Amino acid sequence: MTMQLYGFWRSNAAFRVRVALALKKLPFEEIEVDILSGRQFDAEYAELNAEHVVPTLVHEGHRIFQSMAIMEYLDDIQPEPRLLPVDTKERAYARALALVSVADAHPLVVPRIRKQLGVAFGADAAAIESWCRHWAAEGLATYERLLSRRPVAPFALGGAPTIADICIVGQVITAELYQLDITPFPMVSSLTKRCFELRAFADAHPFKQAGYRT
Ligand SMILES: N[C@@H](CCC(=O)N[C@@H](CS)C(=O)NCC(=O)O)C(=O)O
Repeated sequence: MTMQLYGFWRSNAAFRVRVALALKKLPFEEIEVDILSGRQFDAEYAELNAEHVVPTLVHEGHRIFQSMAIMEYLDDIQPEPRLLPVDTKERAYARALALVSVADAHPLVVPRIRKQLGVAFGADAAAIESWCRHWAAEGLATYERLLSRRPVAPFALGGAPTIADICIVGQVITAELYQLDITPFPMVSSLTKRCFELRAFADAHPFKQAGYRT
């Protein structure tokens, strides 16, 4: 049965899942939930995702949410190619790299946070933009420091992309959405270039998705 991915062109978390599905060559149908128009609060979707966020993956009638949980689920149901290394220390490192974006940097720039900055503190569009640029750059700076400590060959953990590469590239996409110059982050930049040479990454880019708008 084809999986259904509830996502949105601009969603970083949905990007991660699209790459994971493509690397594993798992067919899926993407259903748009326009989170910029508030469709995540529609009753039908709210029933599917109690957090009112994308992505949600539906497989065999079972709903899975949180992009990390989804990527790990995909690795469990179809282990090859592996997105998480088998070695426990490497596995922890892959998860840690992924979480820099998933748990620390990306949550600071999602729509509900941007909105609340205005509601709670009266931040205008320029202030919110500046906030997002700051945290997008902080995420990249952390990745640059981490990648500089261990050779990238050619991907973050070795010869094949893992959840770490997916999340690092996702962080670069966030920076791209806020027109950040990524040249101060050469390790991140060259890793991203290598990833985008792969169709799984290139085809999952937000700007390539149905519904993309400037
Ligand atoms: N940690 C979650 C993040 C989910 C999330 O915040 N998704 C964003 C899009 S990338 C969203 O749907 N935001 C809606 C909102 O903030 O109102 C994951 O990795 O799946």
